[in-house]
Amino acid sequence: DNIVADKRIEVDLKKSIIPVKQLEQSALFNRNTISLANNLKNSDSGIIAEHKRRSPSKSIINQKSNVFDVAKGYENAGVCGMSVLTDGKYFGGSLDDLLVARASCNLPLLRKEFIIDEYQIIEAKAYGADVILLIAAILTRHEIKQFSELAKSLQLDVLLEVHNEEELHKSIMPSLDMLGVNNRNLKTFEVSLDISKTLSKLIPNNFVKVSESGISSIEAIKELKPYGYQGFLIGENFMKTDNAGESSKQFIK
Ligand code: IGP
Repeated sequence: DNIVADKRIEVDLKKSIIPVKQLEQSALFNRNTISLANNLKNSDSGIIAEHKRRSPSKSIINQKSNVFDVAKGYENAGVCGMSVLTDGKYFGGSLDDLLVARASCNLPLLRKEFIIDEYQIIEAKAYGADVILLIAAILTRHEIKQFSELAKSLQLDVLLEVHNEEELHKSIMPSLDMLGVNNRNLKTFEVSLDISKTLSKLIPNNFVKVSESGISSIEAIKELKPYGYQGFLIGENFMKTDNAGESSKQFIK
């Protein structure tokens, strides 16, 4: 996989520039985090709103977005949490985006990244994240265990993403907080809410269920709730407008 190879190079370079010890001494690394899973359990809307400039499937979504304003807007709208893409090459994001979002709001922040190394988890906390994403498609069960246990020891929530039954069976373990079902097929980019509906029955009830991608209406959320979903990760639908925060308001009662 190309993106995993890119990340390997990126992480090895970063380790030599900012050593783990230095990340661990930062003020943000030593703060108390906010739990996204708890917010989702106590909310009707369940909206996790994403900051995303572009993507491999859609190319440009929003070129002039200002993360500070978007984060403030999402917070004012009353979303449960915010997801910030930090990958530069494919999504036009950065760790600076995460820092700016942290400076702008008190929402739980998810670092949206292709995590393949423990370093990225320590970095996530040092740049203001409260939650990490782990993608089953690019990790072994052993890595999922190692990474999620590290995250828990740092008071970070863990969202594990799957898009088929094998990935789900491989990943179930107590160190995960939320199970996300990606409605987008990462190879064909095709989106179908049926993926969330089918996999929901196989997710044990002790995990918060999150449906990710391709959600563009309140009807879609109403359709997914009976399947046990409490979280809805929405990016493009908000980011394609010129006021993402304002757009997210319509999804919150
Ligand atoms: C948001 P959408 O279709 O609302 O923009 O999707 C989010 O689910 C999507 O960005 C995403 C993603 C990922 C991006 C889900 N899993 C993994 C990068 C990596």
